[in-house]
Amino acid sequence: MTVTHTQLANAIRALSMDAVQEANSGHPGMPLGMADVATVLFTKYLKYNPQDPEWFDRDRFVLSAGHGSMLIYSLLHLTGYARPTMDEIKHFRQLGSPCAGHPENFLLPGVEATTGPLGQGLAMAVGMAIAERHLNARFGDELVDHRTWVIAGDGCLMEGINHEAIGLAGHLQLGRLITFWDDNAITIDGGTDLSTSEDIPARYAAAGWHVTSCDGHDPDAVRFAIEEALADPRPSLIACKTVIGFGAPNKQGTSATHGSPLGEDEVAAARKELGWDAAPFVIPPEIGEAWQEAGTRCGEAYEEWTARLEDHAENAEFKRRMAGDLPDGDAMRTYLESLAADPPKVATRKASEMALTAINKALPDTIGGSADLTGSNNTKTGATEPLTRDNYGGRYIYYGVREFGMAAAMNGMALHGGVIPYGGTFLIFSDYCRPAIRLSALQRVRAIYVMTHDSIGLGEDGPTHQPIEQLAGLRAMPNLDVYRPCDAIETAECWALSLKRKDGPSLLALTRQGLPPMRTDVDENRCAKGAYRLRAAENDRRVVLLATGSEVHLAAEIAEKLESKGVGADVVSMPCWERFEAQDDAYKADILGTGENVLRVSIEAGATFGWERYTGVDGLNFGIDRFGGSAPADKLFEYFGLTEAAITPQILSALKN
Ligand SMILES: Cc1ncc(C[n+]2csc(CCOP(=O)(O)OP(=O)(O)O)c2C)c(N)n1
Ligand SMILES: [Mg+2]
Repeated sequence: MTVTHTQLANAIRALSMDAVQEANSGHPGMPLGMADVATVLFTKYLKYNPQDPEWFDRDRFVLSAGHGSMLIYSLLHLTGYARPTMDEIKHFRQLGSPCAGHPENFLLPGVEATTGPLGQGLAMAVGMAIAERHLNARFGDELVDHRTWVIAGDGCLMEGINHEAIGLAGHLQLGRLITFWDDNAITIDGGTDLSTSEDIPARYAAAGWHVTSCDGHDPDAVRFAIEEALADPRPSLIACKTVIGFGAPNKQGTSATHGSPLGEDEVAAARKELGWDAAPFVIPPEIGEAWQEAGTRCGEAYEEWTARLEDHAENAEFKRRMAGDLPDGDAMRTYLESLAADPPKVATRKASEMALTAINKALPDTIGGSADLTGSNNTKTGATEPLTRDNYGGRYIYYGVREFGMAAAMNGMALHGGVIPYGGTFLIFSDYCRPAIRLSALQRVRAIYVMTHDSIGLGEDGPTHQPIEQLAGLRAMPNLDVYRPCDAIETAECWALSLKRKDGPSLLALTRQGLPPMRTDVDENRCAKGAYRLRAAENDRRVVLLATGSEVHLAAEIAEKLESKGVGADVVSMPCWERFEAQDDAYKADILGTGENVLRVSIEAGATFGWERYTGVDGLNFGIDRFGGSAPADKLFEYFGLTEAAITPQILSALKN
């Protein structure tokens, strides 16, 4: 008996509705509605090998509508990936199962990206498509020749990030990006006519996309649309007209199927409607075999590619890049020694550019960029030509004024592998990319954020542009290393640490204003410990000054004044809380003077929120707990009391009490 398309698609439907029913939680509507499209994609077009989910030249598939996670879990299981097992599917949404509520890239090979925050999957796919073209330009068709496929829902297309992402994709003509829109006209609240009257195909067309549509339940129509998309040089949107919850006779076509189990009765009715007799979690053998066979479709292509790689002149370099390892040697050594020999007084944003000049020359993996603040973020260096639709080999992306789109694309590039993305904007606009920074951290990807103009020190642009609570907010995010270096040497050290880190993002908060050099020693990367004693007290230590970035030199001035009055004060530079937290207790106690009768004082030109962690409730916290002001920087530091003259007397008086 030949297995039909419908039987293959119904296997997805059965697994999806059964798993949601068993969990008594989840989203059956989308997998039921998109089962036909996904079946065509995974049996006829997608390039993948379940035996080697990490195959570098595989197509990337991103389920942007992450709530439909059972769709991808079903597909991975049916096509022969080792995981999820049927048992893991039975434990959908339960502790310990890799079949989490939404797909997590770090739980299941074959899940390319963590999705669920609507719109970001598509925006990450744009980054994947950029990385593919870039590496294709570098290594050629023999090694890099794949596509990026996305399933997105109405919600993904409504989100603001969608606009940024498709604008960038259209501009760069990422023709290997194909998005299926699950055009079911339903979201949680009901019909999409409740909230939108937008002509989505027209919007995509206006952004430079190829747009077509099909009946999402007719496999021939889906194939036809895909062929059309493949033939078009532009990125493609395929509007797939579908019925949400397809096959559930009493609920299909309504938002009732979106995010709740269908219920025992409706599941039974759907089985009847679909002609699916098998018990829950049972796939009839001939259908299971047909799916497994579909999973072997690219076996030959895989073998050929593997052979090509083994014979390739650049085999070792290609493998290094795919593994995400840095080249041998210390790219920064000569540069660091030049800083030690002649310490410059520069803004740390400038110091970042100087470090990047050394990095980009030695490390071909970097792809830099900025959200239209290239000259302010100092992110472009001589070694990096623009990456454009005519030159994908370039290594600098003009992201335009699209902070969120940039950050999401960086995630996609990092997930794709083979490249190390960094991108810049003002620190204040980290808020505009925060949901993507969060996904960098959650997905454990190496994305490096270059965030300049990091305090009132930016001056005249005023409170809208002056970060206050941003550092505290970013430090609160798990798995994000936030750096605030105090001079050119620290900036270079923080860059080195960010590049070395393979399992998570880093963010560099950098000044607009010039800063004096604080260090001349470069033998050891002192920022690696997160905080270190920059100057030790000369008199008996009674004060420990904790500062970051532009306030470290202020702390040093204060220490000098205190010492002149016989009060010993340590100056601790604390560029990275997260790294400091990772040190052992003895180191932390030594730096903080724990258990000793010392006054701990924090100084940072931002919210004091959180510094009590290190100063204790009886310490002093100097910062800014209100919005900034519009004036030259030195006037603002004075106005907000962040000067030696304002702070030293307060410390002395606290010591008396
Ligand atoms: C950024 C974001 N906002 C809100 C949600 C909550 N949410 C999950 S699915 C959904 C509706 C999505 O509608 P659609 O994409 O059409 O999915 P369908 O109902 O067709 O499956 C919403 C609002 C989310 N996951 N992400
Ligand atoms: Mg919908």
